[in-house]
Amino acid sequence: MIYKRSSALFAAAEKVIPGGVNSPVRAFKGVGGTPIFVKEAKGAYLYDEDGNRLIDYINSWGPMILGHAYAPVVDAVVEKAKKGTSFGMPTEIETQIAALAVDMVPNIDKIRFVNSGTEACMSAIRLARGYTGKDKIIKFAGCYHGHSDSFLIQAGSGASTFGTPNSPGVTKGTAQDTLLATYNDIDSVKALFEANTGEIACVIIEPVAGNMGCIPPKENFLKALRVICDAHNVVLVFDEVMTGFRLAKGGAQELYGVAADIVCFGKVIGGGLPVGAFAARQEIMNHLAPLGPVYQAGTLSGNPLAMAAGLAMLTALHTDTTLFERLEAKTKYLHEGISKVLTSNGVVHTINRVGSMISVHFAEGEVCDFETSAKGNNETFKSFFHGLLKAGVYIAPSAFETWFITDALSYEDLDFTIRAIADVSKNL
Ligand code: KE4
Repeated sequence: MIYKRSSALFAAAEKVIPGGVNSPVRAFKGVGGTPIFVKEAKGAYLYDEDGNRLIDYINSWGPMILGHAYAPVVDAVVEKAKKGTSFGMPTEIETQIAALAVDMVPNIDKIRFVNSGTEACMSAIRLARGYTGKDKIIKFAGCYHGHSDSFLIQAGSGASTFGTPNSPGVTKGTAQDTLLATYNDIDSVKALFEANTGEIACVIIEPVAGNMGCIPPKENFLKALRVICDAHNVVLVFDEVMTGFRLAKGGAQELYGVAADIVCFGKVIGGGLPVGAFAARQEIMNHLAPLGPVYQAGTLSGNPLAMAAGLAMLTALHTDTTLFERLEAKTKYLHEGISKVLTSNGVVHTINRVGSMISVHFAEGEVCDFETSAKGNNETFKSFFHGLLKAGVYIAPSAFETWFITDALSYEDLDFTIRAIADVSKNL
């Protein structure tokens, strides 16, 4: 593999963009080396600026569930662009995608579109605070809900990758209203409720964590959160930016049968264009301006191109009756193949998987929260990452991320990947 052009492009980017990237996790700081510049992508494959083909297991961090340059999405965006790109006025397509999302996702009556997952989660906690009249939120160490100030407290994803889970710039005043619990530990939540009685507006959680690697909720953990929130009139927010429309049509709420009060979306809902959203029952959503007092707004919210991409994507997911089974089967096949070759090469590891989210941890024993995820051997992960990259397989450049499986992957691609891992793991 040569990366000459990517290296030159990165040097040029560093001159005019901080760190040469527009989002830190792309900079390879977690694994070392020079980030790969992609020229184009189609289906399961990326084509980088040096002409290398890479099997993609990031898929833009989740959106490309049907593969890159999925024709119905591309065609919808091209056609829509010919009629104008933004108006700042209501358009019919916003109602069409909103109605489809409400039909697909349980426990929501209304949805508000924004431009990113961060914006969705930031707006969701403001709505929870406005609806309840209370200030404090509970988040979980290692969960990532975007880069809004209230969330950069023991945040996962890039914040953990760079060892800055508590970012400078977040004021003490803000931080004091964010309480930290331990993922999969309901007693840590109960302790916070007891110590902050009557002050907690919401609990926000990734129902399947994807920013500490993939960490499934333990049996009845989500149900226990529902019970304690009901007992204290606290809003339960599911951050389904990763899991929404990926784990099932109705996301994690459908998969686990636990109802959230507010649900946040991103990634898949936009089909690769900038879309976030948050949704709830109308008694909550009607607190939002212009109906209610909780202010939230955006110049490009509901942008027609983004709505066209999202509507084409959700329509495909809604009509494909075997998609989620196919994704589950492919991810299970990959899981079993990786486990077999790592075990036969004596590599200590744990693999976590839910649906089409999977992660490999070079740690012994259960990886069930931030602490156990952080125990993974990062030197081993770095060798694993770069070995696979050289073999033409592109996984997340951080151990604190999950892989996202696309339906565009063939079983030949999966076998190629498993063989590459077999080769790489001989030298781990
Ligand atoms: P964005 O603002 O990046 O669209 O979404 C923030 C967000 C919110 N909630 C969850 C569960 C998320 O995973 C994310 C963003 N995910 C990261 C990947 N772990 C995006 C990649 C990046 O930061 O560049």
